[in-house]
Amino acid sequence: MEKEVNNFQYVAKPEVVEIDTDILIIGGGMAGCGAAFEACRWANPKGLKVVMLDKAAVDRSGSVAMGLSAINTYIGENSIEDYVRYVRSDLMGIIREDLVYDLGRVVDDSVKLFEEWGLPIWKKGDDGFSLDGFQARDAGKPLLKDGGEPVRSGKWQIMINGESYKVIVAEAAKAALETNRQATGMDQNLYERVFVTRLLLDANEPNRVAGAIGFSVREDKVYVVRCNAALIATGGAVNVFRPRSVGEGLGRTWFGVWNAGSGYAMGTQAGAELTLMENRFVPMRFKDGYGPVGAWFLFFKAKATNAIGEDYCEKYADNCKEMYAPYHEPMTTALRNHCAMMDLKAGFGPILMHTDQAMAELAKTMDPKRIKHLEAEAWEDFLDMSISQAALWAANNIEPDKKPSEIMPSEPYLLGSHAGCAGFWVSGPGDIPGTPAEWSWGYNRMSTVNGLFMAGDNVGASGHKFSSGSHAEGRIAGKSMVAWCLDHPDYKPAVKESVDELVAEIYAPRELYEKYHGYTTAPHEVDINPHYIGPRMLQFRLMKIADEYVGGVSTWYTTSKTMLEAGLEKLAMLKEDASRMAAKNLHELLRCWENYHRIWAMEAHARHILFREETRYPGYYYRGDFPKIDDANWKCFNNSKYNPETGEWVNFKRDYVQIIP
Ligand code: SFD
Ligand code: AMP
Repeated sequence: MEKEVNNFQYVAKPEVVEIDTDILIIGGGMAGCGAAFEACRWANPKGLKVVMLDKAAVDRSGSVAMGLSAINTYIGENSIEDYVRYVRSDLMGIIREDLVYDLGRVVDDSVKLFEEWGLPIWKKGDDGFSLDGFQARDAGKPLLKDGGEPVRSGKWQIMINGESYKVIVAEAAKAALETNRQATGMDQNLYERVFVTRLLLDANEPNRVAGAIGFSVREDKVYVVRCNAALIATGGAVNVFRPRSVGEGLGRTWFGVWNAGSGYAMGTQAGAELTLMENRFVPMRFKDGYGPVGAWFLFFKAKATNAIGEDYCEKYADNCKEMYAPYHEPMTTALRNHCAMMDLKAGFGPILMHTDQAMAELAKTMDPKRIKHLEAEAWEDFLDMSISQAALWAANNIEPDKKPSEIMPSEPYLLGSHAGCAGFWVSGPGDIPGTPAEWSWGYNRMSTVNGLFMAGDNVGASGHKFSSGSHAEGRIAGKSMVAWCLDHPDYKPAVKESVDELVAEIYAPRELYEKYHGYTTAPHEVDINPHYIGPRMLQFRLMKIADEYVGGVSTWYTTSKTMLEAGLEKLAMLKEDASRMAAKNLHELLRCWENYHRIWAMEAHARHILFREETRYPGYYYRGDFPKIDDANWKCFNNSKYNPETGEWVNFKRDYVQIIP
């Protein structure tokens, strides 16, 4: 088919709004909110402008939208060195230790701020039992910053009353942005419901970001933002792989469905170097509702077994040692998955979380009032952060103190802040002894594109940041962007791309729909048409390719060179067809652009898995043709770069260097 050009013959041109700023924050999730808070503090006295764009409403956007029941990274009484060791071991030996150490030394400050801003944090009661955040407040327990002792669920995790976590963090970010707006005299500096589609590069300086472009998902407006420094804080990627849920349930995945890999796509297209994009996260979750397991394992001390009561991790300990030593001890998140998968494949499922036994054990030391409180805590673990799981318990007559629940490995997600580490290769702080000089090129968390910074899920090789660490990393990047702007005061962004062409590109799916929708009488005419494909159908096709060829649930996470090559061939055809996506309205235009971004994220992921000829992350994915870990050849970073000038994509190795003994 001939390529269609959007001349705006069938759809009206949107209004183009132009914005000039020094600092642009793309995405107002945990990292974006951290960046706004910190950048404004340093930018205001210097008169530097800070602008934030988010595709949603910052109060409830991103992964933390529904709330969380724990903060998974709080160093507290632990050492930062130990935190680095933990992250290294859980991520199978390869991380950027400079980035992780750097994060470890600042993350607690963000947690203390959350509490000051109103987040209730659980505290130890005088009798040794836990008080939830409100009880602790009523009992006059001191704040963390004043020496308060949090309730640890695990060595690194603390419990919170977290249903309003994101609202609280957003409020502080919005207040900071407002101080900046007033200090710099801007009319507006927070733009919600604006989906950013591309970064803009500089016309004069090679390898230099000059801004970004995006569209309103509510009105016919395109936003062109010119800036000195930009931050990608758009979270990870969900629904690249076919989810286990079907039908109506498709909208329920573990990861927030609104993060579509935009950062991975936009940064890659701009030429930023990626690292460990082969990594993914497969969370073990309460089946179908995706309820979290961490609090059950760590706080309630529940045990998970196969259907006949065997501890699957013990059962496959020898297998882990044989295949994946020296990473079999301590047991990692990926290997716990691996053991469960072995048992599920062998027919020993369902895997059960014994909530009943755990609660009975805990109740032994409790009076009836405390037992009631324990039951409330058990429900609240879900009500705080994955409400549908609580609904599922109710719907299935499951009382957690009486009956165990099924847990199940979910479909894969691409992310860099949870127990995964896909993302961009960024500059570190440069002041940690033992760090190779080439890991720091002046501005902390800047990518290999000048002026383009990364945080949260978009920074690679440094997982286990979680919500608090992503906020802290946003703050690191925010401060760094101010330094960049102060060091480049005379920079005048000159956009390389033609804005008219980009506006036409953004609206092409709308034009295609208006031009051709009369060619079908189907009631949902965007789905079936000889001239176009609707975003929903295209997404199914993408998810099917990812699932079947790149190691999704249908092949038990297994792929190989030949499968990946076949998948990449199909992906190339999907990319051609994607230029014929059509959108009935602005909401579908958003869906189209999410798909464009998912395709890029998926391509990077597949190319990285293809390059790494070993199974580094068993339980996340398997290379059927290289089933073992191969430290001799692959204890290294797997990095890649897309060349925006030539369209070429290359993968290459970078040395891993251990900094912390
Ligand atoms: O345990 C665009 N996480 C948990 N962290 C914890 O500390 N405790 C928990 O209890 C956690 N649990 C959990 C977690 C994540 C998820 C998905 C679930 C449960 C279900 C991890 C943290 O949430 C995570 O580390 C951080 O949120 C990551 O921060 P960041 O900033 O990298 O991503 P984000 O918060 O999702 O925000 C992304 C923002 O970008 C916007 N956006 N805006 C404009 N244009 C585009 N094209 C955009 N694309 C995206 C989004 O709207 C959003 O605002 S536990 O149960 O696993
Ligand atoms: P989750 O609810 O699975 O996201 O886990 C929350 C936190 O607990 C994360 O820091 C996990 O790495 C950790 N975690 C979850 N399950 C276990 C386990 N069985 N052993 C140790 N840590 C765990």
